[in-house]
Amino acid sequence: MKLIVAVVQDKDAIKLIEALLVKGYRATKLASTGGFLKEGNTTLLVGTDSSKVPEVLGVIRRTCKSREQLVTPLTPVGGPVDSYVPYPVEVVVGGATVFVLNVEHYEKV
Ligand code: 2BA
Repeated sequence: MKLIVAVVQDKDAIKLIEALLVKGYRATKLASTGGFLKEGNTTLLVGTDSSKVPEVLGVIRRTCKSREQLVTPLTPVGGPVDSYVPYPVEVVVGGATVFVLNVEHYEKV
């Protein structure tokens, strides 16, 4: 058995959960915050049989879109604050960031 941990954008989360449920997968939705942007995102936990992992990854690929987002970098630590002009820069936020973990033991009590 595997545990798929997928960090996705909030905009894609509901659609992704619905697409997984329709195919018979179970999912847990956690509210999370990206360390870099400090903005809300969604982490989904999907426990499933190892043979089903490719199908789950396919659903994630089809559902989650990459988007460009503007970020204003923080003032450099120790740097000259008066001459620092914080220009917004664009970053591309996935898709999804996916980790597939081995599950040592699973049981429902
Ligand atoms: P954030 O940490 O808020 O990152 C949002 C986006 O900012 C990233 O998109 C990436 O394009 C950019 N970014 C992040 N760190 C950067 C850095 N040090 N320098 C320049 N740009 C940077 P994604 O890579 O698609 O990541 C989306 C979210 O997935 C992340 O939100 C984070 O919550 C999660 N994530 C990504 N990689 C991870 C990892 N290795 N471990 C745990 N969580 C991860």
